[in-house]
Amino acid sequence: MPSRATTIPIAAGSPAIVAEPPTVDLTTTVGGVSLPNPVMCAAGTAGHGAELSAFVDLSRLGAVVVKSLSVDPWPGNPAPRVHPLSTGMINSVGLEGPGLAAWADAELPQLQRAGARVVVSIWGRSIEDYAEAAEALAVLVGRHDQPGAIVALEVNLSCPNLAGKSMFAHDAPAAAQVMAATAVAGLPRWAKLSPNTDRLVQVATACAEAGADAVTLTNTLLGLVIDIETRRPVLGGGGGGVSGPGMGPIAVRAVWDVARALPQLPIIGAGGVCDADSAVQLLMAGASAVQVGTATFADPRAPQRVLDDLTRWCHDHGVTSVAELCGASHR
Ligand code: RRO
Repeated sequence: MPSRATTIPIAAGSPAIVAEPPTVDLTTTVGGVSLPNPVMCAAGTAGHGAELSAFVDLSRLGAVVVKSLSVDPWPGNPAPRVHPLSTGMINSVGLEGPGLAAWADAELPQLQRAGARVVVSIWGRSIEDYAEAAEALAVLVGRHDQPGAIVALEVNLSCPNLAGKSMFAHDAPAAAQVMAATAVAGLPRWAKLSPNTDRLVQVATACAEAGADAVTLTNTLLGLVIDIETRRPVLGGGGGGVSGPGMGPIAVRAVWDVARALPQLPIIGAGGVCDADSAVQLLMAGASAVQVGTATFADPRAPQRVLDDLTRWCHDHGVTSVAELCGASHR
């Protein structure tokens, strides 16, 4: 489809042709939430607050998912916490966070001022931890000046760096119990699942039956890098979570499998999103939205760039509504 153009005068008698931005309907609805476009920041890659707003107009993104929070502050893992790989990176941040109440006081107002649609991610070591976090969230949504800023809760069932704990996302009944326990938040709930299991469809099914409005597919892959000089793991936490472009096909497969088995369950795709191609693949596999993660560490403007690339791609391919891409590979 050719772009529409407007003739505007730039100096006496000399008109210039200026291409108008492509008109593509980018709106999407995912897990009970209507968004102006399908590109979000992934949890853990945009901090807890509005720190990316120096580079990106956060109000222009679909949503900002904040790094996972618990009720209490948590110090996280020893440095080094991140290490580059040829395929992306590996991290063991270890869930560092200020706790929900301190976050609501210090970070949420900045996100609100930036006009971001905020998705709060929570984590826990037990079902009770998740329930307490969901309750705390319900309280702060109720008391905050602009309650509309928080649009959803992402329940992180799949952190690879929870020392001594097996993942809730590897155990369908346990994942379902957590999802049921978080209903008290009173927000749309997305379950963030793990790529490190052959039971992904069973876990997603259990989460949906327990009330999840959507699933985010996926978190990072379990990995470990050894420094061959010191003969020790490079990360302070030992193992970590592998992410980046190398994750793309793994995430696409996860989205594809869950979309095929559970066509009614909304999916947010996460893994290797760095350009239009990687985003469109996840949408075609069955996602209604995507999250940009590791790419943001290399370029803090990445989420906006992915959105611009996706818009351009749709325009160039005659796609007038991004919704028509969702699940296109299954039709
Ligand atoms: O904080 C982390 O180490 C971390 C988390 Br919560 C997560 O969900 N995924 C990841 O790769 N790292």
